[in-house]
Amino acid sequence: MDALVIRNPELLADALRGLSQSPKRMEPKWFYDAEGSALFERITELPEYYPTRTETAILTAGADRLAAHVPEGAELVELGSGASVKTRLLLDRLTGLSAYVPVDISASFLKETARALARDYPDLPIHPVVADFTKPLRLADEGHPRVGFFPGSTLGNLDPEGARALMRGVRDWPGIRGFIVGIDLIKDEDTLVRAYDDAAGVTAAFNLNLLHRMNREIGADFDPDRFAHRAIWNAEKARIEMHLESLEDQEVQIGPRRIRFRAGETIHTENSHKFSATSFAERAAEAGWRLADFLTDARRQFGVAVLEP
Ligand code: AVJ
Repeated sequence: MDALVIRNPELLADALRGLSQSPKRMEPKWFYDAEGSALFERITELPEYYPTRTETAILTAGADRLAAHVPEGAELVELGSGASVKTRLLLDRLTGLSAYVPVDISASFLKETARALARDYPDLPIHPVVADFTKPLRLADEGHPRVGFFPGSTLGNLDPEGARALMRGVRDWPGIRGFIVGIDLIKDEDTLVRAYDDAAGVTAAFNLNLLHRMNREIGADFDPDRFAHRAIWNAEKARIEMHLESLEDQEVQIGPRRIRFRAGETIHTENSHKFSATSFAERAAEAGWRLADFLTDARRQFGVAVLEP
């Protein structure tokens, strides 16, 4: 018999915890292994997935307006930097930065990104940090102003308490002068659901990759063909939910345990909260921020909020 290979004990612990709960759940941070990060990049290019291209347009058109909120000599700290594609729109405009600090959970992705940025911005010190931004990030007091950057509406992945804690954490960074946050705006249900259940099935593959990942990294024996991708709009909580629905009664081996799935039972894999400018300003105020500026597109699909202490 093959030895059970646990390459990722933290994922195993989270899977055992999340899949023994009722309803079953997993944290969306586990989507982003190399495979998942590549699938997410493909999502951002889908016709139905408007957030990325809309936010990019807002950042491009609003670069000067945003730059006015970034003090000379500031360090720009980006949470969940991924490929730092949007950051370049700011870096091209923000010539007086003292450093760029990309923070990402994927070490390999971060290394690649940092190398490419160092090549393209030779005068800008780049200090990558491998970290899970859902945990408090401690930054040293280096005497320069700091501005946080959290694009992509990734904040929407957090529940209201988690979002408040993150915003309060950034508010407490030494030298903090501002926080630029991308948020997806509440809109008609059809547009929202299609953005998370695209015709080409890329989002389905992204969601199902979580099962493949557990097979690869913790020796689970999920049959991904026995699960289906679901995306639903929860109007009461103003969020898109992604689930993986078990298509039959089945049992799956996860580490030392066999976990039972009933037909129709789901693993809740992601929340993507949507806001209005007002609901977001209220949320931010609870964490000690005021909304200093709010940029949006002509169709008001997406927002870039500038928060100041
Ligand atoms: C990276 C969290 C912003 O919620 O829209 C895309 C992730 N999930 N399609 C989002 C995602 C499914 C995305 N964020």
